[in-house]
Amino acid sequence: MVLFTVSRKETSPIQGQKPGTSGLRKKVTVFKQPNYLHNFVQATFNALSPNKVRGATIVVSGDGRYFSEEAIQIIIKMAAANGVKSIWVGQNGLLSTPAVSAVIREREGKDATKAAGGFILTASHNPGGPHEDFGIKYNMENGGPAPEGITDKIYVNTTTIKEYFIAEDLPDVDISTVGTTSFTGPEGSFDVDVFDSTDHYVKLMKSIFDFESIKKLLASPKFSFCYDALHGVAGIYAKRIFLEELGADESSLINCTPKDDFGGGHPDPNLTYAKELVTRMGLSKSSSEIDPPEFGAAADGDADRNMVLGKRFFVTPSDSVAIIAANAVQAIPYFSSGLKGVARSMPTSAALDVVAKNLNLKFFEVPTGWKFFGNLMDAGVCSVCGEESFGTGSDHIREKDGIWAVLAWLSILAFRNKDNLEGDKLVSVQDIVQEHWATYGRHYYTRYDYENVDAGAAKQLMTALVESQSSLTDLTETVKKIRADVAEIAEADEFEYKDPVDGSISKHQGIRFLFRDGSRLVFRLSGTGSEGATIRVYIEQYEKDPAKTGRDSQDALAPLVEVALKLSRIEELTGRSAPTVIT
Ligand code: VG1
Ligand code: CO
Repeated sequence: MVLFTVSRKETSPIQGQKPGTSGLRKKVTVFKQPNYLHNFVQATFNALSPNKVRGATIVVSGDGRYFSEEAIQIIIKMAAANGVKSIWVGQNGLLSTPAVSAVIREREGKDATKAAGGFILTASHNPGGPHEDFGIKYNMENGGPAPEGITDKIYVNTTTIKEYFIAEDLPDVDISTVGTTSFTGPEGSFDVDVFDSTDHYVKLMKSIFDFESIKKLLASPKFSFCYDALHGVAGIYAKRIFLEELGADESSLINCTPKDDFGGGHPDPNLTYAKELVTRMGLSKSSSEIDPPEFGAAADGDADRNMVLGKRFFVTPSDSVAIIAANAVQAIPYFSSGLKGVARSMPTSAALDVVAKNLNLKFFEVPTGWKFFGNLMDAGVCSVCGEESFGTGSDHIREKDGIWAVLAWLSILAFRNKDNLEGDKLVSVQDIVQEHWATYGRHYYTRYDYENVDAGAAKQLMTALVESQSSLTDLTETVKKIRADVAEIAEADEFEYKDPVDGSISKHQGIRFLFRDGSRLVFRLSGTGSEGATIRVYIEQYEKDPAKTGRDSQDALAPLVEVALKLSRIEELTGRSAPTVIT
């Protein structure tokens, strides 16, 4: 058995290590600075209660982006030096974000040990490579992202750090082969356990969904589908689940080999960045001639996001979660005894609210970021939740789950078509969405992103918007002058959230303008970017009249968009005449 020693290293604080919406995300060049990763990892260990570190089991893995391997070896050595007993690593360092959550919750090691938490190495939908982003975040023993109380502590620790501990003489561990390597240190044995990246997750999915009925749908000659992993980690799960378990054809999968730079692309599943899928699904100009598949989907780098498409049809993520919630009990065995409640993030459209009201379900509106759903799920009051940013999930884990969302949609399609597989035409994604609108009304929705704008200008814009809320009368006047045909403003504020479970309060979670007809404008600064600022503008309008739910959403929202852009003086303040991304 290899012996190792522990070194204490002096260090000093490095600025800017405040975790954002989902962990610390910076350029690889920043992470490669001496002590940068070390400081953050030690600050995290110091923020956790000692028994969650000393003698504990911790997971480390991620989406396989550039710098992951190096980071994993550093974290292993630091964990050993901090008294961690055992480190679990997905083979090749790969685990999707939802798989990490599942492994923390489900996996049992030697003597039935469970993990106390885990480091997820990802910058999610941000590009990867030597000049792009790397990221790290810590998830707790419930499998969910560390709550603000912990991330605040981590940050404070990074501002005062003086030392870290590392087992410098511990050799690098081969993480490409499954198996356990044991070492001995001052506090006894230390194990590195490399395991299959997909087993636990696949087992969990099989316990939630009826794979047999999905298999039948996929086998129907009338059904065809296309899944795009955008070269992220979703590819390894897609191969196992869609090909091996569900019998789909290999040609159904595109970009399903993980690459450390995501093939140079932006691993963000939306209409702008998932170009190849969008073309295949008949949603780009160049694809007007083809016959697209019935169903299409994509994931982001760490596979917690999903985009769902039908033949020439885009499903907004806000509609997607509402439709999953409305159909879950019938179509998904895991929910057959009913939903405990549903939740959405504040900027997500109110489509889910209408379903909750109709089905008499508990409903919660939380700030942006998955960490806020965890408490609700742990308290047993939330089964299905989602965000407008292509995030959908349930209480099977404590992260959003890209593959789960696809299986949920396939389940709904399978259920709706179970007696129709021999029929002339399958019930399509578009049919399901349009029926939903007919029943519940439609929430027209769009989000404008202005990426990498000057941080000072973004701050100025937000401050001015908050100031504009001080007088509702003046605000109403200003809006009327911009567009006389939009409804009157009923309320304007900054969203503040009091967690119903632990009573903690989160302030400044987005600037809201609420109109009398249910329309909403929301402005937020992104907390996941790594340079400059990203302004997000969320625009929503409710239409109850079934005769009017079939409009083009950009047309329907044009008046509100005009109000949003003029009210915020976005062009004047940022110099941007158009957003970088529209979803
Ligand atoms: C964005 C999304 C938010 C999501 C977060 C993490 O945050 O808006 O809804 O939870 O990314 O998703 P922000 O602060 O940039 O708006 V992921 O897939 O990047 O972990
Ligand atoms: Co992600």
